[in-house]
Amino acid sequence: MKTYLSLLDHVMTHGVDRGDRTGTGTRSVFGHQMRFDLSEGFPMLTTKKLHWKSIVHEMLWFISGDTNVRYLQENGVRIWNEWATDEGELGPVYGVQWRHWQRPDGTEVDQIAKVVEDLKTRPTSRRIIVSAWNPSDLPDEGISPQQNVAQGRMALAPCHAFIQFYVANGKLSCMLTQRSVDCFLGLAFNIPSYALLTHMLAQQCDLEVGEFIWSGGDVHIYHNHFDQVRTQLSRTPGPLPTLALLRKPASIFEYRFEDFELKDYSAQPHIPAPVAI
Ligand code: FFO
Repeated sequence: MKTYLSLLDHVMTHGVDRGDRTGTGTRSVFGHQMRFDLSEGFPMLTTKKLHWKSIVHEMLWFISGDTNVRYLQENGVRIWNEWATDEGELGPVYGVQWRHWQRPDGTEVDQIAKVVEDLKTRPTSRRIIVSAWNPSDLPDEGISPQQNVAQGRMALAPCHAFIQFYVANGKLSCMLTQRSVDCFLGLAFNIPSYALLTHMLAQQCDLEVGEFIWSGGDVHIYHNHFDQVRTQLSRTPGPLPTLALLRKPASIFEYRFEDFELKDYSAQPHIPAPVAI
């Protein structure tokens, strides 16, 4: 994960200080790419302890098509609470767009089922894509997340918006395009999250894992994360853990938390930081 630390250092050194929607202030660069060879280990930060349960449950929640935080809360995951209504609703965020994208005639597109079908039947396709960026459901930036949900909009515009898959030499690679990147909090989650999705899809389609390629748009560090970033940059990364899938479920929709074992995850202490809402 030296490449992640290099990005933090790059943003701190070369970024531009700017205002943002949340009023917190960020230092940012525009456009950056990182590559992780998933055969070399599971890309999980070792310079700060990450909450594995949150990463796995959030991905299972996306894949299930759910957009209410109840499931997350029942499993001790708090990372979406700030944007939900009192009833726990987030509007048509990832789960809806991935599994229930609405066609104008009222029927739905299941993008995840389509990816599995394409990987199995036409792996050289250049259209194996999941898009969460649905302009008709985007929130109005002038009102709160909860007010947007009340109007049937997303609580928050998708940050990790566009995913493309690629098969070569029996290996599955994934490229994520993330329009907005909270480097200290969100990105630390987003990398293992999509690495996990790639492992699951590879298992379902009898492929090995290839690379995870991450592309960021507005890549920023919040001003109130600078001390935490300096702490993290002072630490030396250790060896990566590995991911074992303990069972092969009958479909991509039937994974459970217990199916994943993160082996040899040895990380330095957690570094708390406030999340910008
Ligand atoms: N909002 C901000 N400001 N930044 C983000 O990265 C994101 N997200 C989604 C949507 N909203 C965002 C939520 N993802 C944490 C981690 C990921 C989040 C939101 C919050 C967080 O606070 N992590 C802490 C505590 C972990 C825990 O309680 O499990 C940490 O890692 O230390 C981007 O996807």
